[in-house]
Amino acid sequence: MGDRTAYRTCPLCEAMCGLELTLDDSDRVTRVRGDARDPFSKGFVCPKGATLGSLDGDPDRLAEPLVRKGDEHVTASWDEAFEAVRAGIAQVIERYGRDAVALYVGNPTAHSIAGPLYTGAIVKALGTRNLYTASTADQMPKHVACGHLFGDPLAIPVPDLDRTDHLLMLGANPLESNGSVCSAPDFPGRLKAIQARGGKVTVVDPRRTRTAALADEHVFIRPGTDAYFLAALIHTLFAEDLAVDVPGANGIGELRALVADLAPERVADVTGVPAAGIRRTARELAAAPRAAVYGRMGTTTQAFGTLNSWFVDALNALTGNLDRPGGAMFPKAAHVPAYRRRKPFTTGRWRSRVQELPEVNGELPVATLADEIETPGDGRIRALITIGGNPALSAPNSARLDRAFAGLEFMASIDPYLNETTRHAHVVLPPPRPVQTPHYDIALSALAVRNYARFSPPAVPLDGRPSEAEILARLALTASGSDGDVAALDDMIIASTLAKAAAHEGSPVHGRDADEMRAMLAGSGTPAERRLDMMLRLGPYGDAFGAVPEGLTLDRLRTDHPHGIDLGALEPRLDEVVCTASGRVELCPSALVADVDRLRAALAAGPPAGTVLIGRRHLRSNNSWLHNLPELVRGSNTCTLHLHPDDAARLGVAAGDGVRVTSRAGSVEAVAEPTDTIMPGVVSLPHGWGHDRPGTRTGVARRHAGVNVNVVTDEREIDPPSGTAVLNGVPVTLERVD
Ligand SMILES: Nc1nc2c(c(=O)[nH]1)N[C@H]1C(S)=C(S)[C@@H](COP(=O)(O)OP(=O)(O)OC[C@H]3O[C@@H](n4cnc5c(=O)[nH]c(N)nc54)[C@H](O)[C@@H]3O)O[C@H]1N2
Ligand SMILES: Nc1nc2c(c(=O)[nH]1)N[C@H]1C(S)=C(S)[C@@H](COP(=O)(O)OP(=O)(O)OC[C@H]3O[C@@H](n4cnc5c(=O)[nH]c(N)nc54)[C@H](O)[C@@H]3O)O[C@H]1N2
Ligand code: SF4
Ligand SMILES: [Mo]
Repeated sequence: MGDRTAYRTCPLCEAMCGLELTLDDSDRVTRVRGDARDPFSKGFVCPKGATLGSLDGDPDRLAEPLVRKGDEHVTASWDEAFEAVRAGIAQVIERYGRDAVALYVGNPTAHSIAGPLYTGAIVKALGTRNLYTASTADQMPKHVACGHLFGDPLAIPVPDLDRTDHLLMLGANPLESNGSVCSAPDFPGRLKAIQARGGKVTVVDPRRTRTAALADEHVFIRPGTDAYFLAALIHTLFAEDLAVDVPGANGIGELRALVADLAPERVADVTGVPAAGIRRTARELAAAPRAAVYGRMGTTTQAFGTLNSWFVDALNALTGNLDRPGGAMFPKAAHVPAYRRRKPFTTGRWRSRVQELPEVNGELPVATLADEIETPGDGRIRALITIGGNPALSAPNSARLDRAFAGLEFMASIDPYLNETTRHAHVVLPPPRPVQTPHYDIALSALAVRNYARFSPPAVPLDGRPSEAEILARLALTASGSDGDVAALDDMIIASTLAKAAAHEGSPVHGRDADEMRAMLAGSGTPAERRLDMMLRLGPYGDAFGAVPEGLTLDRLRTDHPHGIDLGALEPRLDEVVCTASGRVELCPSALVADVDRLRAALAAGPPAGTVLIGRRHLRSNNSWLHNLPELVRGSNTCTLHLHPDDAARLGVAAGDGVRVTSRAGSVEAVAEPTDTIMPGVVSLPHGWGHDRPGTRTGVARRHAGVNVNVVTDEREIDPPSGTAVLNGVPVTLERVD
């Protein structure tokens, strides 16, 4: 037969690059290149995408389910494994009630079709309030801020990278991360293009990252103090009469009053940014013909994450850049129906049992998961299901969480690896290889800097094992105690969605017969694919079930656009997006105003003394789970402690020496790497390492174990409005180890 070529989207980060795979006649991936014909990524590929073949063929990937017998995990059949899950969940629900089963959903779930399509059904079937995801260790503050500003937590404007003249970027390092909550293949190239057309890129970061080095200007800022910096920018816009009127927005006067006392001179000390620099930054932002402010990880996973996320978009609005080309714009994804309005956003519909933290987006903070497992009483979590997550490494104070997992009565994990988290599971259900998995970016194409859609069919057939969609659907059925089949679950969801669409006056299928439309989906493939077909047909570019003859269907996307379809540059669509109770943008949302008092109180307390810890990402890593690929861990150890040479000298530490990093939560011993790329008083460790736990089956990662920074991050410290963990700006003490 010989070699053949297959095309697919890279599932590894948010950039959604198209890949060209070469497969041999035993279906092994022998080469990976960028897909030059992808209209969005145009052949770009990074070192991670290039190793998709090794990931796909990793001998440590599980091919069959595992069940735990004592301390051992042994192979089981799919039926045995599902029966064990059924029995495990049923027993716990029967004894303790539905809230006793918790669900944790991790990052790769946002990069799949299966995750977004079935997680909701699983939560509903479990009937639990205990849903936790990696979002509360990541971007939840952005959802909360946008929920209050625009009414919809999913209405997140992204910087229009390809048309802006001025990008102010805080707490993001796309030269390593390839971008986040802003999908843009070849993010570095897009930044250079801003410069090439005469624009300016400014980076605000406590480290001189590769992104900061590329930028025209790098502003060092003390970790956790962006909210002061951003408030002072807003203050300056008002004080110097640079703010524009924002038609269709409430709260401009209130916002002006709110930051009246936060002048650059007031915040210079605490932020470490000179007042004159803050004023100049505000003036440049206002003067740029088209500008965008963009804040990411470093601004969300810190004490004032929600305020930061709010202020970023307030700045976009006040400089006239919200919803205009070259500014911050709302993508229009092919599978998201434009007619559907959400209910105005609220949080706190229920609270966590122990810390009484408010629900946000249907979730509780992962920072309090250990409390809920360990604290006795009614409603205590006794069972846990994880889907594509590794909280035993990724969550704050993960050592505590790791201990808590060991005490669960039942745990099941949907995961391809037996790792630090899944080693605790009684049942592990592995999804198939990436090349056996269809792909469409349900979550990420709604955050892309161009409107774009791409569907990747599996390149290799399933060898009798279930797809991840089938695993998750079966889990939903199992959890609801139903013995119906997977297709029936999809049928139910499809029938109810189509009935609603037919009844909705603004929908393109208003008044149509739902059954007739359902019949039109029959030919579109597997269950998950039928649902995707439905979403595309109801979507803004869709065929509206035949009403728009040239419109998009899954079949057209698959057959006519195997490299993806470019649906154009972002277009203004604020009116379509806003769904606050007032119908207007709320620039000074009352729900968030109180948090400014917390900010002010912290300012009054003065600049913090002592050392703080922040994170760091590397191009050849991906959270906790690509460390088992030899190509990516080769070379020098990247899991080192960055510290400023002055701090190193004060401690008597040289490169390669051991340093003990201690916080309230715990202590870790890391290898020192002094560097003047980091601010004095700040140290940095990457996350996702610490692969030395017993009972795992990731041989390569074990030989490159590194240390787990989340032993030191503190589960007590969260951003209250969003419940998001403070992973950046953790107070620590340092000590040389001999
Ligand atoms: N190679 C690689 N790519 C990845 C990942 C990975 O692990 N490796 N992870 C993926 C995931 S899950 C995500 S969410 C994205 C994240 O993508 P990014 O948001 O770009 O994340 P980071 O690279 O961590 O960059 C965060 C930056 O914030 C800085 N920072 C820390 N504290 C502060 C602060 O208080 N203020 C400011 N202004 N800056 C601060 C850090 O020094 C760092 O440079 O990356 C994704 N892509
Ligand atoms: N200190 C510190 N901690 C952090 C961060 C930080 O910057 N600093 N970053 C935070 C961020 S942004 C995030 S997103 C979280 C990530 O937190 P998590 O999502 O909990 O952790 P990951 O390391 O992404 O774990 C992914 C898991 O999914 C599995 N997996 C891989 N592919 C698939 C698949 O196709 N299907 C399924 N079902 N499973 C799969 C992997 O084997 C692994 O077990 O970590 C957070 N933790
Ligand atoms: S940038 Fe992201 S999507 Fe593109 S190849 Fe690399 S890991 Fe894959
Ligand atoms: Mo993330």
